[in-house]
Amino acid sequence: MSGIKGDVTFSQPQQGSAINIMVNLKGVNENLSWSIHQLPMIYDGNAAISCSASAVGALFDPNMDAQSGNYNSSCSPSNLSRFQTCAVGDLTGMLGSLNSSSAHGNFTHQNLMIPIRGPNSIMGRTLVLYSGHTPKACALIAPVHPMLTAVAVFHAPVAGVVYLRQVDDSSDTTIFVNLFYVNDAQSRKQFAWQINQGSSSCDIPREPFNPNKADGQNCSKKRHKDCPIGDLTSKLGSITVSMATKGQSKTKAAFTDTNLPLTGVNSVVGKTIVLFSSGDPKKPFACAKIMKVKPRILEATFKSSIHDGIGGYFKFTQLSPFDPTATEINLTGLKSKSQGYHVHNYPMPWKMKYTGSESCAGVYLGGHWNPFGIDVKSSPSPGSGMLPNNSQSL
Ligand SMILES: [Cu+2]
Repeated sequence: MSGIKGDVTFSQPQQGSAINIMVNLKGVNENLSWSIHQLPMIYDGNAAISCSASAVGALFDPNMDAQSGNYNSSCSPSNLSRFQTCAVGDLTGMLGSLNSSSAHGNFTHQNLMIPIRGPNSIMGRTLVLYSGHTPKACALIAPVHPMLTAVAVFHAPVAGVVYLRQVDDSSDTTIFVNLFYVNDAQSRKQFAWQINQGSSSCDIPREPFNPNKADGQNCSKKRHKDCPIGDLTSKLGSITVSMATKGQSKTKAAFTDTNLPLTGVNSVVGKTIVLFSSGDPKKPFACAKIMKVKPRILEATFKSSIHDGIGGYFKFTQLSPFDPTATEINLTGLKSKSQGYHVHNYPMPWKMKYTGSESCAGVYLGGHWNPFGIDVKSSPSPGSGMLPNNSQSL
């Protein structure tokens, strides 16, 4: 993104020990500040859109450190006690900004404590790199192992999604809530929420899903294992539903639940998330079933008999909205003649018996598909390279 490529790895050699941050980024040619923000990034246009504060939320600050009066002086690399005073996500304050040389290096300190598991985990949140105050690039912080993604889609009177993601049934589950009213009332309201026992209708109040028969005695926001699995309010707090702009709620939220399996005998997939007006636990307000997210696969095929000798396909695969799209290209017959390739606005008139070049004329296909109105000049310059048969290594 924005010509910056690579990875940043957060690791903890032993439980309870300091965090090690390994930065390995190409394309950093200025001073960049870096910080972790509350919400997961979803691929939605360029950095200015996908990494904006309205997309990824505020600085991740679960202990509300940034509220202190003299925050800017107490959280700066020159203050020896900064690791106690900085917000969890304030990497610039703790470690200084990134530049072309520190973009390939290790950051650690005996007092560098950034939770990578548990209720205050940075997992499922977003690392943003800023040039001044402008977001330059951002990336979702995710485990190195692939995750299963599930979703509950709400339609009315509350619409939107709750995404649940987990590596396996013993790891933390990240939850992303984007719920809003479908009418245009200026409302904002808190709801209790739970996952119901059983999967049937939303009308009847039910007990929260509780396969381990937890009695809830020691259940708290810090002790999810002592809570009924379905008791989301006790584990995570209530959720706020508000208005949305372009499908993005003003009160999006992200949580980490240490006891919410998506696989195995206690899986919540197939169960129902229910919202209750606070103080009215008998009356479900809205509900939606939790379902596995299936990969999206799109393909464009070329037949050499009708496409001027060019055969093969482009295949685009996206595992979930949190994953980048992988493009597999397999073409024959280009004869070193091809120049650019683009996605155009309209479908080709395939029913008419045109030749390849006739049906690909601009009069049918329109301009290049550019839904976010991105200035092409701001994209990294093109390079040429090899397209191996298996392009996964690209
Ligand atoms: Cu074109």
